[in-house]
Amino acid sequence: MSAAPPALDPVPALNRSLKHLQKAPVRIVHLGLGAFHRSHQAWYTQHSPDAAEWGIAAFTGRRPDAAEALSGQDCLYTLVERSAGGDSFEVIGSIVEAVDGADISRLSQLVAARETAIVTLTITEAAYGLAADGTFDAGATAVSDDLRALSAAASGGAGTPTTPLGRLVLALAGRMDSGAGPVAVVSCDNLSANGDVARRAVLGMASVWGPGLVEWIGRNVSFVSTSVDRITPRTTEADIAEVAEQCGYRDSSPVVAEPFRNWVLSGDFPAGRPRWEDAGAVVVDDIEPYENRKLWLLNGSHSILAYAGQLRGHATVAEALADPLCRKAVEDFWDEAASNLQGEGLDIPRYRQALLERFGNARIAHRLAQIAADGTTKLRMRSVPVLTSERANGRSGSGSALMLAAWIDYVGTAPDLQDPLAAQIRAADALDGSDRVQALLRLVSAGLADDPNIVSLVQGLCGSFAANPAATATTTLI
Ligand code: CS2
Repeated sequence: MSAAPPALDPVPALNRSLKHLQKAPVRIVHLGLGAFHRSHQAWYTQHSPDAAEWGIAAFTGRRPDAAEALSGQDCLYTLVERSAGGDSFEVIGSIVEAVDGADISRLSQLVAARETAIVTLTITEAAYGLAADGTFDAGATAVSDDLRALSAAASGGAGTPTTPLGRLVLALAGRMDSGAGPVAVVSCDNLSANGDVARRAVLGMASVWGPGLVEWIGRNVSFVSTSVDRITPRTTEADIAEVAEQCGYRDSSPVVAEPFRNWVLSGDFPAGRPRWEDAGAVVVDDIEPYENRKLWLLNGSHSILAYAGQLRGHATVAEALADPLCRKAVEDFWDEAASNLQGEGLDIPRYRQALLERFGNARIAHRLAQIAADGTTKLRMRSVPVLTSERANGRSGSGSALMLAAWIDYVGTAPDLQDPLAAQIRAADALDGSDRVQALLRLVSAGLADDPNIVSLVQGLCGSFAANPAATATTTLI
């Protein structure tokens, strides 16, 4: 019997050979300690030339597990870079503290510290409390609970927010009181104009604290917009076993990602930032063209594959892309999206070609079920703007309408639905015919649901992805 490999430890050899793994002081606070943060912002921070000055304290969302696992190995973890040709391994040490998101006193302490210059967010699209018309939805249950909690805390009572933005607002109030000065909040979620969305949501939450905090945020908090990109599937037991086998230590929390990565940022960092641009990040004045290119071409086609692919019996992005029906839906949507993308140097043909290669990397088992979550919020960014613009230009918009039709068919078959509007989806799904299509569309965009021509266009496209018996058989065999 072979002995179990030793636990991942900041063993002296590791620290000596890679000096930048020494613990840097906390200057970045992150909300949303998940695989994507660890493959993306933590990677860029580690690869910045001034990494020794910029440590990250990362807070989990709903559960403490990831923080506990990472703390148990001194916050070090292995990034497995998985290309079509093989894997390479790197230990990441830029996260220096991993904390349960419910530990609001530690969050407040760190955000109130003068050394903290940046708060980054990967809290999911759905956590920004966006209503279907893009405004901040103060009526959503989690948001209104937090507004009550913040209001109680503001008047000196007991109030504990539970959403990431509610927690952030409480912590920002602490920074205002401590006089620690300006700070940058950097959204790294897949939303268009994510800095503006974050500003609206934070100010919406802060309004119950009183005008003092709203004014302070207006003067002291810069909301940076970013476009983030790196395909990072959920870690599996097989990944954990592979790291043990290849690296000779046991890592409870490795993260697997494709070799490609991209980060475009736009906005001010009043208290400084790492030199992320020296690690390949791009700083621009106008982020919109980059953001739309990524949100529509990459994330939009991901959503098509997630819904159409699962209807056809596929389980991963690579499997779905190999299905000619799904591939055609992607290419048609790309043609449509491309005619709405303007900007110097976007090089759409090359970007599309690269996406085909990235999605086709079958060694990355990117589960369609993972991408399918939170459809109502995602489709608002990925399909609605293209469809609206196509219609305004007198074209049919059938490529983006097909994404909506695939989602509508999918919600009718999905056994468990992960979506902030799951209950409303179930209620709408119980209706029939065009009433059903219209009610489901309304959850994504009232503007689309109010246009009878769009409702009938989408209804006509429903049923386009009948199950493919061959795919179902293959998937079952795996
Ligand atoms: C995906 C994204 O789950 C999803 O919705 O489209 O997580 C996608 O993999 C990343 O944005 C890639 O950068």
